[in-house]
Amino acid sequence: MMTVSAFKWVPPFAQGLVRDLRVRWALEEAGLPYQVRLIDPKVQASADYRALQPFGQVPMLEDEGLVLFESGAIVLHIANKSDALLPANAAGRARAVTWLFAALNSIEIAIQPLAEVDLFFAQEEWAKLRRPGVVEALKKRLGELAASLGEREYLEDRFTAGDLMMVTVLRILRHTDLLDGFPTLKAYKERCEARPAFQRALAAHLETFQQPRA
Ligand SMILES: N[C@@H](CCC(=O)N[C@@H](CS)C(=O)NCC(=O)O)C(=O)O
Repeated sequence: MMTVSAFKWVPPFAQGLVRDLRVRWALEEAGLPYQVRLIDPKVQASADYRALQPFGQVPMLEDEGLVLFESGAIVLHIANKSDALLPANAAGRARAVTWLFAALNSIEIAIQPLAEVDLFFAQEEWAKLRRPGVVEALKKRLGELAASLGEREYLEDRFTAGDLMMVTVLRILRHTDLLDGFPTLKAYKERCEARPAFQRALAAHLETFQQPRA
């Protein structure tokens, strides 16, 4: 059975966003059982964990001796095991993988600076100065994504690992009303979040934080 690492606890602003959610969702879509290794800052800093995840982060995946890190690589690994996440034909698979990379390298890269100025460094003067530029660049990116999505239900002709990754990335904007300016993107995100596999993954992810802290 595969094992995914996750945090024992994170502050409320991060609950529902930590990147183990991507992996849990992929596993749920694929119908693959998994177990969770909960870690804390001490484990994060340990040599043993860093041998598995060089940056001390989550998620890390263990699959019968194979150890992977980076949520994109992990989701792709899981997707390759199931036609629930990737089409059978080579062109369709390549397009889905393209969207998975786009989610991480073209959209998350534009969203992460907003998370930093709003969630991590909100009180810093430089963050207040930087925010308008970050929002402007992000709106441009979201507009381009919305144009590409058009009126379709998914980024391609069916749900794929590319949608899974894109939606987890768009969720990082939940503390803002930015998606209100892009109704088709908002509806797309909500459509994917309504999937039973996502709901199961989210419930399991959040359940951890309800446990008493040791
Ligand atoms: N590029 C990595 C980023 C992983 C990442 O940023 N993980 C966060 C949680 S969402 C983390 O572990 N943060 C704690 C830290 O960096 O020390 C991935 O996609 O897996």
